[in-house]
Amino acid sequence: VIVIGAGMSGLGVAAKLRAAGIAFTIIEKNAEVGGTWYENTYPDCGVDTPNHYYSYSFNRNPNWSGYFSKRDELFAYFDECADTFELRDHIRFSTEVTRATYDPDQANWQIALRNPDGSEETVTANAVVSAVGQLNRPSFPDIEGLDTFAGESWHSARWPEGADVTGKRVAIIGTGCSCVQLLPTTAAAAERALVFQRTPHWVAPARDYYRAVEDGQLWALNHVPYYAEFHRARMILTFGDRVWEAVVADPTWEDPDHSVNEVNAGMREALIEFIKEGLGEKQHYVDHCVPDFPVWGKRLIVDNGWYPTLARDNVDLITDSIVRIHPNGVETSDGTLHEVDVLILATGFHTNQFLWPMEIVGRSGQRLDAVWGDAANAYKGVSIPDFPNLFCLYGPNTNIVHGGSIIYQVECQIHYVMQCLTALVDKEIDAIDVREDINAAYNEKVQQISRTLAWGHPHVESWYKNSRGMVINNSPFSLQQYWEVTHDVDLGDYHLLQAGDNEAA
Ligand code: N01
Repeated sequence: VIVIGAGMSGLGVAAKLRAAGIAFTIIEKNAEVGGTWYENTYPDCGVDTPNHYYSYSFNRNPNWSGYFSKRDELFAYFDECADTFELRDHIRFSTEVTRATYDPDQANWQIALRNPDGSEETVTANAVVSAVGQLNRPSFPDIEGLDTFAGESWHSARWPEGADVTGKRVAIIGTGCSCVQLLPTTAAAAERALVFQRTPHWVAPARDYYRAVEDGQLWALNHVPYYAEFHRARMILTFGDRVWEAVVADPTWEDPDHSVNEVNAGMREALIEFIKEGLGEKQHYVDHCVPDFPVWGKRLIVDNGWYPTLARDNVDLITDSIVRIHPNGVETSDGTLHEVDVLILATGFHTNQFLWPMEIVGRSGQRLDAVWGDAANAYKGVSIPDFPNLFCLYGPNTNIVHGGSIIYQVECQIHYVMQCLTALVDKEIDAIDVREDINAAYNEKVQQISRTLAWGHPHVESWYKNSRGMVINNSPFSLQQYWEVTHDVDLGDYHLLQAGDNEAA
């Protein structure tokens, strides 16, 4: 098996492949493991899921220093996992997969690699597991003059080592999770911080966000039998499906423009109060900070002092749209040129182009990007018709919005993929190719459910949707439902193929 990516998903499946005695190699474009936790180093970067849940179920860490740990500790955890599961020797670092082609005659994949020295090579595998994530390729905004900016400029996911904004005038474009996390530290150091917001997000308080795990808790997690399991289960229940009812639209709800049901509306009111409290003297920002989409239309951002930071004297929230970038600043639609020394692009990632920029060619010779267009879809988020033995982790419609840990989702997929791979060996099948009709019916249901959830609401414009408003990144299932969806493989859903056999067996 070739696994593409040594981030959270890739390391997780590799640990299971190793345990199963299945030969594998991980191809990793970076020089280190960790994926997103290796690449993102911006100030205060951290997890928005309780840490005792944001860790593999099969390698729990009782020693997290905080309830929501920061980037260095998360990176160290995944780095250590590579050693714990003896994966490092299986990883080819600084190597990129450029193309993968299914060969029906051999029932295997030919995978083209770009090596660290730039040379190209082709390797062969029976199966490919894509573990490239959804938030991996930074998206740079298409703003006129961006490349003319004369000061320092970088994307939040490419934070330069040693970057220092002390005493500088800083512009930050984008107000998603990354901006919310990096702003307080940045604003505290900068002379002035200008936050350019296109759309406000919902931001929710979390009592434990900066709380260190107490000594007693640490002791209990390490020594009291079953306490770690109990604590993890508690996190799963409180940070997961407990809020599911708040995201499902009530067709009889009286205010469908702003909320999807009564619980959802109550949350909206509570968060508006939170905004007002946090903005202090700057109450004139309130209207700019209240989203027009329902709560959970986008994943709630965990608060780290966002509104009090906007209320600082040296911070301005700018909501006029950006017209162009000049060498010395940002011009907005009201004609103002905001002069700055540093430009930070917290503008997110290419999220709708799954597996991009790799060129993936399937059984009939078609390219995956052509098959998908802007509507990526996969059976259970994992299998794609015409692409036998290609398995996606964190693929289309598997992201979670309402709560929960993406590691949980990926472990569901790993469980499913391992069953597929085991079936290939046990039943002496060379390849499995999910049936087109099965995939189409599944995805019709995915779309139908998505339209009834908060993130399918027409007011939501997000990285979860494609240009036609279809939700293609998020799971339409509660955590419990997705566990059930991925629990058992039914080989009847697949064409069973042998080498040289280009027809369904
Ligand atoms: O990116 P985003 P992110 N002109 O896409 C704006 C995860 N994450 O890096 O909302 C002006 O959310 C864009 O505006 P709009 C998490 O899943 C997790 O912050 O499209 N603005 C938006 O405000 C998250 O969802 C953590 O109107 C432009 C921002 O840029 C995902 O990563 C921490 C623009 C992009 O926000 C992505 O978060 C960080 C333009 N041309 C990230 N183009 C945790 O805590 C874009 N924008 C685990």
